[in-house]
Amino acid sequence: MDSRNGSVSETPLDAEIESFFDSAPPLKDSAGIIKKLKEFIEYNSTPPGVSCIDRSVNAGKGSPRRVVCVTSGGTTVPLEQRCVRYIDNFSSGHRGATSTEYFIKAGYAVIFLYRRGTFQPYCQSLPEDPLLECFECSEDSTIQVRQPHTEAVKRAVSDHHALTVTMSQLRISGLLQAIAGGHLLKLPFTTIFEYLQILQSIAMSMKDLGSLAVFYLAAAVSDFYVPWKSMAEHKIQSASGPLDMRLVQVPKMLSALKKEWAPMAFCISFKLETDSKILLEKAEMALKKYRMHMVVANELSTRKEEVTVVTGNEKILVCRDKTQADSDVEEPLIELIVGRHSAYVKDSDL
Ligand code: PAZ
Repeated sequence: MDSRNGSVSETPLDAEIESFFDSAPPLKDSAGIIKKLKEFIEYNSTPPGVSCIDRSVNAGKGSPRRVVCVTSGGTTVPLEQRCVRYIDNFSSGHRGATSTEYFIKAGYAVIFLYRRGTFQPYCQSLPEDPLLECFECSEDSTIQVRQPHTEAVKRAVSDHHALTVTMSQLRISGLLQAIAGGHLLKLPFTTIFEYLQILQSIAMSMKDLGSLAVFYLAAAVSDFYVPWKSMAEHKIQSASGPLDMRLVQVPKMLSALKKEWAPMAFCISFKLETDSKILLEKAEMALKKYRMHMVVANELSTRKEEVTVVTGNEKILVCRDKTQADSDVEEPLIELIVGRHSAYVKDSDL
């Protein structure tokens, strides 16, 4: 029995994974997260034109929406339980946020599992620092948007609000953070513990969607961590001399995702390297080892320009349209993925 999700596991989790979850600090508001997921998935898997309240009577009127879990940003590794210091990584969340916009445009519902403080969908053209730079207070105390930010603010606000209004009209309880007409659910994480616990809950909630479920795992997940039980409780003291700390390997959760949590889902993982000589080889290894449907290989310095999608029998180079100043590589990438996912859904129906 998996106590966190209240569901019975069909096969026992591998010992390392089980020990990771058993020793992790309890996830705050785990029940609330599971409730949001349940409502979001139920709402989005209800065929259009059918009331959420009675799906069974009306089932078959249209197609249920496909649901993708997009992970975004980097996980932290706390060094102390009452955390003052932590190990972090560079990921800005740009890939995940931009991809989310394209998935929604393609008709998917998105569960956006993101690192707090990283890029958000629909806010990409706003200045990062400081946001207040966009606004000014006029003489009659009204707030106005300053040039040259007018267009970017207009776009972010109208995308966000138009969709939020639709959501409140639908009166779906509990989905406080859902926007985009009820098709975007945002769930934040900071630590590796939170990330993997929420990912597990998402995957188990998506299991019944079968081949309509997609995992697009763009988050930069720590490879090493300090197990909660061997972590110092209080701030580590420098007076004790040099820091000698043992980090252990984070268990490879992709295996559990594929084998146990959501076996029918279409899975795309990412591989980042700084050495181009080993990138494709590592991506192929990940594809085989974790039985992913696709691995998106990218190099740190060129990740916004091009990626290579590795599948069982192809290596497809996907590039940003360099003739357009504001183009991005996520647009052709999501187009490719949506096409491959459609073929997968069709095959699974046969
Ligand atoms: O978040 P970002 O846009 O700055 O970078 C995206 C990325 C490089 C983190 C992503 O494309 C990726 O490769 N994620 C997996 C990283 C890994 O190998 O762990």
